[in-house]
Amino acid sequence: MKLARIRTSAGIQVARVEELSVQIIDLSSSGFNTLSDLLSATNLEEVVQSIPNVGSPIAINAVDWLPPIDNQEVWAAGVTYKRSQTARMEESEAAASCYDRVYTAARPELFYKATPSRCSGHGGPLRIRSDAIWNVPEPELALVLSRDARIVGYTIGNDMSSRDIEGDNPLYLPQAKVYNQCCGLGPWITLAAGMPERSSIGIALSIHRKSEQVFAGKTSIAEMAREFEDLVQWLFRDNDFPNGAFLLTGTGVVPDSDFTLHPDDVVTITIDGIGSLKNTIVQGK
Ligand code: DO4
Ligand code: MG
Repeated sequence: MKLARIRTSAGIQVARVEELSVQIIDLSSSGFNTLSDLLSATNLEEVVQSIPNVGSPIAINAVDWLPPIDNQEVWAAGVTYKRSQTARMEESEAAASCYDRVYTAARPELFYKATPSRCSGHGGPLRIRSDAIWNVPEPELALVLSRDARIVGYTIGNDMSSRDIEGDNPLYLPQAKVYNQCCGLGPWITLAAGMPERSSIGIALSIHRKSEQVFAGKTSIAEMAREFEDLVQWLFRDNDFPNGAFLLTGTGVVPDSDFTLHPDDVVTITIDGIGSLKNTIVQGK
């Protein structure tokens, strides 16, 4: 089962996503104020199934998608794939040993990525910082976490990154990662029971410039050096998330060092069990 946040003429709504349509549901009649509230319900699948419909289904190609987040914080894990470790060590000679060590350390790299208002949904813009010259998307499986640290669903995350800022000095990481329109999320949340077996989940990234493909790459969750549960338990150590959280699980696809995004590039991330998240790149002024 899949859940989305969409915009209609009546405002922002939560909907169940079917094969060819979406169906708005009436959260408040079931005692939920927000999507994040709903995602912390026990027996989530059953609860979602029992929520009454509002109006008729909307054709899937007519939907205005919003990122499937309302009150949660977005966090991200780093250097969870060998490819990310190698790329970080290339971009920063000074910090190479930090990235090398964190790849094998017990404690993972976890960083604060975005507030909901810095996230864009399917079809929305993602930004190149005005003060950065080397920028890439990072295609990542995002865990959707309830307030009591359960993995209740999955969505697609794009951890946009400014590699020149991060490479200049590791203390600049928050600026390389956190800014307006820095995080893609969506198009919807696939509830946990609807996902394929973990090690078989593939992640693909494709970047088009004026309709020509300028980058394509892929990886799989089988390549990840850490377990989801391990990342979650580190995130929740001495850290409460009363509205739940999203946790991006790191990138295993990094374009070669001579690649940077351009304005108007179209970035598509496809993850098995979820679908495709497509965003257009805009230039910060
Ligand atoms: O330390 C840099 C960030 C790494 C990252 O975002 C990733 O591996 O996905
Ligand atoms: Mg990342």
